[in-house]
Amino acid sequence: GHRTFVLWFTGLSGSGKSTIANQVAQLLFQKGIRVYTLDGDNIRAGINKGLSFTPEDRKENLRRIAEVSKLFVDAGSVVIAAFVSPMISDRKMIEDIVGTSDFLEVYINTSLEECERRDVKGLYKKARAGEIPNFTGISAPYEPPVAPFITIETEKETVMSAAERVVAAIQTKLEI
Ligand code: GGZ
Repeated sequence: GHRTFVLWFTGLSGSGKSTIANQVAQLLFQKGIRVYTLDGDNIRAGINKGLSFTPEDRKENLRRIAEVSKLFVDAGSVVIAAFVSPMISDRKMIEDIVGTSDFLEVYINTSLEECERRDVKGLYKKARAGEIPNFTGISAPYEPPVAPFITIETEKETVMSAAERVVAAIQTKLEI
């Protein structure tokens, strides 16, 4: 067996959270680590269907994700969670739920300018046009982590290099 914990990815929409999270998951799987990835695709479409992006609904979204993460950790999986999670207070709530020693914050530091330039899903364009309320970075705040476990600068580093750096950083914590 190995130790389990939550790798919590935070960053703007389009910052590359899911891409790097998936690459980390693949690298850990190759090492024989039990790993499960939670992201908007499997959470907001399922158990959190119907929650919006108001501050209150984001908090409830993240509270439930933290509780689910804790269950997976208790069941023996490393959890990789990739959510915008823009508020320091909400990330503190998550840390309190999963436990400080099991919460590792991964800051995907991609500038708003770059996320908007990429605009993979066209959401920034819509947000600028006023078609998406409470859009993080445009009409809602993003509070960067003050002391993250690790920071990824996607404008200076490849996906594979970033993922390998995350895996190296947790190597000793896995106790394999
Ligand atoms: C931010 C939004 C919004 C608003 C829809 N603000 O790039 P994406 O599309 O795939 O990732 C974003 C995702 C954010 O959901 P989270 O559950 O991670 O957010 S939070 O942690 O704040 O609860 C984006 C899309 O949903 N999206 N509307 N208004 N992102």
